[in-house]
Amino acid sequence: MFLILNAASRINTFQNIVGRDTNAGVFYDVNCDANSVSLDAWQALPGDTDGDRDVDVTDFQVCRLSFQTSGTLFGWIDGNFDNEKNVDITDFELILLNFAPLGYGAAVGPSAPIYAVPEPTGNAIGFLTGFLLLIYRFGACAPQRQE
Ligand SMILES: [Ca+2]
Ligand SMILES: [Ca+2]
Ligand SMILES: [Ca+2]
Repeated sequence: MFLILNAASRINTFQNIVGRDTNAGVFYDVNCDANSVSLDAWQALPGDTDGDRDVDVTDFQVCRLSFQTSGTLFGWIDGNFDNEKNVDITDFELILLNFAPLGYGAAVGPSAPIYAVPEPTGNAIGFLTGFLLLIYRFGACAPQRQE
């Protein structure tokens, strides 16, 4: 926890909180009470693009929109969880492995471990390949038909 402000008495809340992440999966929670403002830093689970402590369809959509194997440098909030500067099948596999739409609560907090990137498994790669083919067929990557 980082104490930012300590005062005799303050009221109201922040209108906006900008920059909740370090773009490496470390997110900050801003805590306000009557006399102080503090930050808690915690490591998100790979797949959690927005740092809301779940890995769900919203995170998947971010990853899908960033899907590209080269050309642009992507960060954690774009769906790049393995720091290879791209969003590829490995990042999709991390979403699959950690998929927790109801939250992964116990894995977070100031003492949460920094997650290692697991090696892809055969079943997960097969599932993701099928899934990506469906995205390609029906999603944003599908070729547009000329009428
Ligand atoms: Ca999330
Ligand atoms: Ca969510
Ligand atoms: Ca990546």
